[in-house]
Amino acid sequence: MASVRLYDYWRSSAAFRVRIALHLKGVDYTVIPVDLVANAQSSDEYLQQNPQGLVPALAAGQGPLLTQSLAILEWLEETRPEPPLLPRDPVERCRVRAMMQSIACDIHPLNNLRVQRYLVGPLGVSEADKLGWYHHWIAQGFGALEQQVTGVQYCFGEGLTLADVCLVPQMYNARRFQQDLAPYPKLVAITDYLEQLPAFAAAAPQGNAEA
Ligand SMILES: N[C@@H](CCC(=O)N[C@@H](CS)C(=O)NCC(=O)O)C(=O)O
Repeated sequence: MASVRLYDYWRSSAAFRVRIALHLKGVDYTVIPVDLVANAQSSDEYLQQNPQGLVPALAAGQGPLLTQSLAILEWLEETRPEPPLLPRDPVERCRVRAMMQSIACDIHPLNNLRVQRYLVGPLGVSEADKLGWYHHWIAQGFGALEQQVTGVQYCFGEGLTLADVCLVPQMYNARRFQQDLAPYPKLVAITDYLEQLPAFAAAAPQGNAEA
């Protein structure tokens, strides 16, 4: 077993971010599957380790469990600086982090599994309205991001950054839920390019379905 262990679910876009970064940084890791559909994230065993009951979580060696994908991405960047996934310039770093956060903090939480379950369950929202909710929040977030990206192959400039690491999983989700992507040609082109890169392909849900 590798010393880095990732608590993972193959279709989790937050875990997908971390898988991409682990591959980009060349980190060998072992997957510990947490089946979200079967509610393994809410088991006593998992909650004892991660009281938030979310994936991803990551353990390295004898160290404590690390949670929250953006925090894990930053930890990876600090502990394994090559290849760099944040620009050197502080203003540019801030802009990349803003893109990361608009995806991970503003778009993703509104469409998370537990939110969808709460809409359909206690709130009695229909499947059609739930899908409308989903599309609404993706459209809000992607609409702004489409204007903010500065690159053609990458979200920011001419190099791969953590913004790209966040975009591709969110686009995977959007496609999975039949989002109309016509208004976001730049985001689609960036994703189509990135998905061909080995680290992104190796981390993709379809190749990690056993997790
Ligand atoms: N802010 C957290 C979000 C993690 C998260 O929401 N993970 C989802 C999968 S993408 C999850 O574990 N959902 C379980 C549930 O909704 O019950 C992060 O970035 O790590």
